[in-house]
Amino acid sequence: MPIEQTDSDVTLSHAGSSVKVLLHGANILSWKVNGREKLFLSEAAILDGTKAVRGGVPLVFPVFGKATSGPTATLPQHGFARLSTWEFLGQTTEDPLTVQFGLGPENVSKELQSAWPYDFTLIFSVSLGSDTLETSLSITNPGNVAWDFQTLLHTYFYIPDVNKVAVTGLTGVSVKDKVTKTDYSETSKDVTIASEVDRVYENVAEPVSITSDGKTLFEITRKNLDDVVVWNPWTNCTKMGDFKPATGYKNMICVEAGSVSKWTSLAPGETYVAVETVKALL
Ligand code: TA6
Repeated sequence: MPIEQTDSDVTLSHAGSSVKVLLHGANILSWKVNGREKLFLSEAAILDGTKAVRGGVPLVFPVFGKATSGPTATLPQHGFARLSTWEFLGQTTEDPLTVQFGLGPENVSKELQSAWPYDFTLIFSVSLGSDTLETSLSITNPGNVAWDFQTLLHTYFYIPDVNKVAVTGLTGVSVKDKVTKTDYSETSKDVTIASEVDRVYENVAEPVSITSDGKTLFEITRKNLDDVVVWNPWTNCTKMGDFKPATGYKNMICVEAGSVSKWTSLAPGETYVAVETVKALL
């Protein structure tokens, strides 16, 4: 069955690959290519809708991180998209196999609606190829006042060994480093992980890749997602109640395509479409 739906999730299957999407947060939980899992999902991830999912591809909208001022200041970290139950809108194409999910104010809790009282329509599309996963987030302002947003796909990639992983394509890019609290230009060809890393790479022109031991695991291309966040909590993962196993940081890296280094303003009637395509090579 190319599309299987339950009360809580939707699974696509095509040419030996599959992708499973939880309606809560429209959070992709699993992406398998030839039966091999490509995403990291914490063993303690809470999937009952009471919390954001620790793993897979959480969706960040309308704010990245925690704003201290402005219209999103009273929203929880990373906004409400990943905290709300989306509607399954059905299949749009057969090849690639594509489905869509929708979110509007009516799908968001009253508390979160009142925290950000704007009219919006989000359409999340998931396209499964034999070795590719393309996701797009269409953001529309159907209301009569402009609003600003940030958005990001908070993807947790599964990796065999954090000590062998590298992210390429970031050389020369401006970095806001949230661990060292410094700004600098990336000088490394290969960004590696040897401790906690939490960096916003701004205006990344090139496609980025994730390698292990020099071999490319993933190639990532983006449209309207100019920034790339690289995050690995290292042993700080043990401070998160929903991050298991304690050694899980050794098998994950978040490489997050986003538009987060600035605010994008959406006028009434405007639509912004962000697209990420990931190709799995190994
Ligand atoms: O994308 C990196 C980041 O902003 C980190 O600072 C860390 O907070 C991570 O997201 C996870 O955030 P969460 O709210 O899901 O625990």
